[in-house]
Amino acid sequence: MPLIPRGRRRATTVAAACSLTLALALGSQAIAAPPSSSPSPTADGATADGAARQYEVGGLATRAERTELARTGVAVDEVRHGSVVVTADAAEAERLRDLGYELDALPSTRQAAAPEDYATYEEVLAAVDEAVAQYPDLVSSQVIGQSYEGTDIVAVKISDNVADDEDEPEVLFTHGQHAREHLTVEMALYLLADFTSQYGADAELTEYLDTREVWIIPSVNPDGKTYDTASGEFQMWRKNREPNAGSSAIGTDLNRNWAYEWGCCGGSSDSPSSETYRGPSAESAPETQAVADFVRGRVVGGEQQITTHIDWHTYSELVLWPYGYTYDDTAPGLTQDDADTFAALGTAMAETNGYTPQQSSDLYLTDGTIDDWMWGDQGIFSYTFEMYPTSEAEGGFYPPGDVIDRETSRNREAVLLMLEYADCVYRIIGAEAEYCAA
Ligand code: 0X9
Ligand code: CA
Ligand code: CA
Ligand code: ZN
Repeated sequence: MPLIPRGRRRATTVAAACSLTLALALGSQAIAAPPSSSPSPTADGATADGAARQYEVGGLATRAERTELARTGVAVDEVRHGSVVVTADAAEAERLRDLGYELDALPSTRQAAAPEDYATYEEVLAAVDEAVAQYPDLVSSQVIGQSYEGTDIVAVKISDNVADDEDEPEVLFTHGQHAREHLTVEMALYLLADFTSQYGADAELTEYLDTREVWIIPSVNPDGKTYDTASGEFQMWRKNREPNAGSSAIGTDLNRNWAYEWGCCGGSSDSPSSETYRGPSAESAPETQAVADFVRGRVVGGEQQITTHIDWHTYSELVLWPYGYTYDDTAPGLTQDDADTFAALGTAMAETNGYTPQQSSDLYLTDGTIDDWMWGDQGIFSYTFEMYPTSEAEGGFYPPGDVIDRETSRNREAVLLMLEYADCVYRIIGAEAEYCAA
């Protein structure tokens, strides 16, 4: 029995389908009432209430040009040939235009999703509780800390003899650092449902769960997730919900708040109003701190037990690996063998799901991201997956609910591959004798 009843999910409604047809017929700016989601665009492409929306920014072809744009503090959502897509509110869009960038407002009416297409955080916690109750020998959960607003952040463990801390390689999945990336939380629910229902039925998976310990943190940013949907209309929210001293702007970008080369390189912003605000100090956000403390807590007998990690994001269909803070292929703590191993497993995983594999800085520089910290500070082979879709036109951050099953199960083989190599990732470049001898 699936843990999340299918019936909860709204199929794409007739109203949404009609509005979409209307959008195509009339042109994107002409829609009076979008089916759900997103502020209504006005004639000049701004939003009525000044809320954030997406723009295409032209004339950008290289990672250096994209980094220069990102350095202004805007979040890059999508890299196209010769342009990028960013999220900006009206003031930020004006600022970018003043800097000489050419912005085209993108139609938000193509988003065919509604908040009820995705599980709420309450429903996520209920699914976890249900799994623990139904599979007590296989699944356990623990509270690892609280969000700014005091909501529990939970880690789920899945393994045989789950109550024992066995000497097995540990694999971590983190989801939903960015509030609006709801599909990533569905990915956590998918893994929970698949690992529980297929244990004992699927021989390969059973072998992995008997020999590894899996950790899933289904939502690193529950406040942001809830805020993004609570009004009944998507808010395009990215950050956490922590107020900032001396500013009316809310939130820290959790994926710029990690304590490795934090704020080093122009890959994050020191401005609280920015979508990529790094916070006043590394690990300032309670959510970052809770997850970092949890990971540090997995050092047993001086050895980090977690060997491999995926941080789930949307969108663009990418498999990314460290470092993000530098364009260099090798850097302190990242040897050529490490880089080759990252590339080999990243490429192998991408072959299973059709995503594009690359070092994350090939896109643009970022600093204070989770994957740089996981590798640079903890020695964990850490990847960022940017899930479906590839473009804003396919729904961007808000694809319709009827793609959830397909786009989560699409990553099953990649996840199994990571579990396969979790005992010795260097085996994928044939270097197990050198790095993993008992
Ligand atoms: O900006 C981000 O944090 C990620 N993109 S998103 O649209 N999901 O916000 C990309 C991060 C890429 N860099 C690293 N993973 N280091
Ligand atoms: Ca076990
Ligand atoms: Ca263990
Ligand atoms: Zn993200």
